Parts: sequence; structure tokens; C-alpha cells
Amino acid sequence: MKTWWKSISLAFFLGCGGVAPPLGLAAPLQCWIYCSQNLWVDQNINDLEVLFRRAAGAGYTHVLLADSKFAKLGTMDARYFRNVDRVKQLAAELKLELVPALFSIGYSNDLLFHDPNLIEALPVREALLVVTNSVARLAPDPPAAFKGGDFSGLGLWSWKDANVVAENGTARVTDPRGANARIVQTVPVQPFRQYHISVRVKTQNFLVQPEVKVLAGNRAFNYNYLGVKTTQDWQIHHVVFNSLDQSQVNIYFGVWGGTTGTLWWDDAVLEEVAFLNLVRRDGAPLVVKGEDGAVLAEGKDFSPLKDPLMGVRLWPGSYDVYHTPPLLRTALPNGTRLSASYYHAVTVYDDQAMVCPSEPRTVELLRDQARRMHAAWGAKGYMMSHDEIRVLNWCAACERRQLDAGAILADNARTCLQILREVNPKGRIYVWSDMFDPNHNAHKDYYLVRGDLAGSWEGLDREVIIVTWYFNKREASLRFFAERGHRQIIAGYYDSSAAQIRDWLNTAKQFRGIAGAMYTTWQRRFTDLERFSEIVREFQSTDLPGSFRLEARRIEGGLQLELLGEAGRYYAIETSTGLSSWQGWTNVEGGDVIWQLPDETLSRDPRQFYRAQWIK
Ligand SMILES: [Ca+2]
Ligand SMILES: [Zn+2]
Repeated sequence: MKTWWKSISLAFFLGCGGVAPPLGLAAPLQCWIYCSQNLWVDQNINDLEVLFRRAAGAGYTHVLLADSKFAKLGTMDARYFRNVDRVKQLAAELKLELVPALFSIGYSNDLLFHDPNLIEALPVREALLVVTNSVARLAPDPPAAFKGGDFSGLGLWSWKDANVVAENGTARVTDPRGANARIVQTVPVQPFRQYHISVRVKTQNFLVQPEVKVLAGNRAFNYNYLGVKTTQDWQIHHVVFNSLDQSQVNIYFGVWGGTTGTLWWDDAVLEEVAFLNLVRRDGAPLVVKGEDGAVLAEGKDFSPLKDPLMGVRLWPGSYDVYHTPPLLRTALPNGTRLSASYYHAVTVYDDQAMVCPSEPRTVELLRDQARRMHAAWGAKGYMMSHDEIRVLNWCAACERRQLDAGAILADNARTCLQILREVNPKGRIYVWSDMFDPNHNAHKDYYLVRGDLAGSWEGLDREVIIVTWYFNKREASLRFFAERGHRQIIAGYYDSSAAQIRDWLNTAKQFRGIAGAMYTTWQRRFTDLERFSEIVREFQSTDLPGSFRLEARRIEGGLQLELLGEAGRYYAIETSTGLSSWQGWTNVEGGDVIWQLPDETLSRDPRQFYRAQWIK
């Protein structure tokens, strides 16, 4: 590889105002493997060694290494760092470049370990409370409730699919065989309030997970898994949602694409709740007011309020959907009417939590992580783990910036780049594609993100290498990032088949800057490791070493010449008038270098050519 890099002689020609295409240069693609492992466990290092040796033998060059402990290095013991050293030595011996992952913006539970209150939080506005015996209890207006929630009369529901039938005061679904099986009620709600649904569920060999969906407008308001087992006796399941800007929602108890088995629903209950998973931080204020609008003082007019069960389900940074909420206690007389505005945590699917990017404390955590990680790993490059950000731009810290979601994410990306460049000057920086790709997740109405994620990509300068992973729209995604001047690593496989990477690479051939392909498994399925790298070897990189360009642009009074290079690399610029001989003009270090050539310089010879060469 090294000798190949040095063999480049000509890179770019440039006439006045025009840029010729580069010479085609063939290089092997980098071959990456994604590997997530708990490095605290000694046996896992033994397993990694087996995997690394196998990968090196199969021609792999890079390892993207992830461990949730990477966000908690300050709490790790000597054994952990001994294991880090073992992994580093092993990688060095096998000539595998380690690319450790950090900045878990999206799957942020590991960062939230340091402070569960940093979770992005949804607003509740002016929930009505009335004091009874020293407790301010909710006085919902309107009172939330299902009609016929005991399923004694399915006709009380708004509508249902025919395969949902009444049976002894329950709603039963048997063998839906692909058909949807839903029973639905449209329910009035107050905007920006917190609601709790409970329902009893029994199943018999029911193979598909039933769901409670809360839908309105273009949005779903609940994404948590219900957690029903294939076969179970009656058990209560919980759903919590925030009505956000809606005054009416459609609540579905249903199965989508069910197969076989029997499911029973009973005792569906809807209630407004308050202070459940209450978040307390500067950017998530609790404001309690009296009927006259005067703000009450915490610790004086009412007891200090927190939810001790918020963010501590298994460990700090792990959240549950429902538990008994805390009570607002006050010495104010019975009948006193209050309103409470506050923010609460929300997760999606299986406890996925997003950190608030607008809190200064989050940025401190990110900086601390980058320092500790670079001290431990000393890697050439790091992977920013921005990925599937499901909740954003709701808390007061986010809202007061008055930015759209895309601008908030772009700002966070810039901050992360700046931190990494402080810690590891000229190091390489990689990031997952999805949150910066308009063909993928960077759009409006994405999960519980407020606003439009478009423009998030403005936070990534062209030095950032994109790890592109959306197979279905691969051509549009690859084009988008190639046209923005990014180099790309293709994340393929995804526990499908090794052959999938051939489709990726055939599509990618037309784009510049494709540097490598990654065997990406979320299920530790390494069976296709060798087959994958064999296919990757059939293809060649379209990335130039150091990925640089020389561009010319007419400006007033002359010509602007710009070298778009890579930080940490050096380039020689030569000049020629007849293309038969070349003279050294200057040597520069990339990033981006700009020269202004005034017209009088150019007019001496209008046929001036420039070329740039990567030298080291
Ligand atoms: Ca019943
Ligand atoms: Zn926020």
C-alpha cells in the first residue's frame, strides 16, 4: 500500500478556469470489521484475539471498536486498561488499525450514566392540580378515559378490524395470518400533557409482538416495546406518552402482520399523570404556579420534588416506561388550585435514550470522553457514534436556542469535531451517515424530533469520513456525500448475506472517494467474514490518497486557486506553461489552502497550468 501511494505522479491538471479530471488510480479498498465488545471481561479479549487473527488473515485492515465502557473510562479499573493495552498490541502485531467509537449521540445511555437528568425531555405545560390533604393531585380537564375499556362492549370503540372479537368481556384475536388486527379509540387530550395507558394482556403461542400505538397527525407518540411474551397469563403492560401539540389522539391496541396464536386484551385504562420520570436540570425547569399566576417557590411553598426512580432502572442511564410517580407535597390549604409545567424523560423501543445536546454539561462529558479515550487508545482516528437520534429539540435548553433540529445537530457535530481536533490534531474522524443524510433520517417528522433535521449535514466539513449504511437508497446516499466532497466507508452486511456488499460496491463505483467497506454485524455473526472480504477485494477504491482536489474559480480581478486537502498531509504544487516541463511553485500542508492570483500575473501567460501532488 505504501509503495502504491508514492507512485502517484500526476494528480490534477488545471487550466485557466477549468479543471481536468484526475488520472484513474487503482488501490485496494480498506476492509473494516465492526466489533462491539465489553473489554472489562478478560475472556472477551481472548475471543477478540481469535476474531482479529481471523480478520487479519482474511485481509481486513481496520477494526471499528465499540464498548459502552468507552463513555465511563473514569470509572474503569487497572484490569480494563490492561485489556485495552492487550487489544492495542494485538492490533499492532496484526497490522489492524483500531478506530474506537465515541460520542454516543442517539444511543446515549452510556453517557447518561454520569447524569440521567441530561436526557432530552418532553414538556408538560400547565397541568392542573388541586390540593387535598397536603398533596397537589391532578384534576384533569378533560378527564382522560376509554369508553368501554373493560371490553364489555366492543361497539363502544371507534372502530375495529373484523378479526378482533368479543369473548367473555375481553377482545380476542386468533390466527390473524398476516391481516392487521386492531381495536381503536379516538380520545380527546390536552396538548403537552403526560398520559399513562395500562392494559391486561394474555397470549397463547402468539408469535408476533402486539403493540399499543398512539397516532395523530404525521406522528406516533409511543415507540416503547410492550414486552408481551409469546405465551403468558394475564399481565399488566404500560404505555406512557406526551400529547405534544395534539388535542386528540387515536389509540390502537393491535397487531400488525400477525401470524398465528391467540391474544386477549382486557381492562384498558387511560389516565393523565404528572411528574413521571421527572427530569431536573437547568434546561428542564419545574414551574408551579398558583391560580393568580404567581410562581411558587420550591422548598418553601411546596416540598422539593424529584422522581427517585427516574433513570435508575438497572443502573444510572437506564429508564423505565412507568412506575408510580412522585407526589407534589404542599402545606397550602385544601382546594388550592395550581398548575405545573415540567419536563419528563422519554425512551424508544428498548430503553434507547438521547442526551440533550444543548446542555453545557453534555459538552463537558463529550470533551472528557475524548480526552480519556485518546489517552487510552492513541488512535489515528475515531468514530463519532451519532446515530438514530429519536428525541431532540424539546427541552428549554434546546428550545431557547430557537434553532431547527437540523441546526442543533449540525452545531453538535461541529462541537464534536472541534473537541476531537483539540484532543487529536489532524486525526481522522468518521461518523455514521443516517442523521446527516436527507435520504435517510435527516428530515422532518422523524420520531420524536421537533422540527426538521435537514441541514444537519452542514455540521460536517469534508474532512469527515462518512460511514454510509442505508442499503435501500444507497445510490442517492453515496451521491449526496460524494458531491459534498466526503470520503466514504460503506457499512454493509447487516446480518444479511455477504453478496449484499457486491450490490453496494457496484453502485459505488461511479462515485469518488469510496475508501473502504465494513463488515457490520449487530448479532456478532461472523460466519461470512471471509466471503465478504473476498468480494471487497474484487473492487478498487475510488478514493485518492489524502483525497485532495485543486480547484480554480474566476474572481474579480483574477483567479482563485484552492487546494482542498486533508489535514496532516503535505502537497506539492507545480506550475507549467506548456505542459512539457513543470516547476515547483509551493509546498503546502492541507486542509484547505487558498491563493488569489491577480490578473496581471495571469496576463503574462494566459495558458498557465497548475498541478498538485500528494507528497507525504
Ligand atoms: Ca373485561
Ligand atoms: Zn434539549
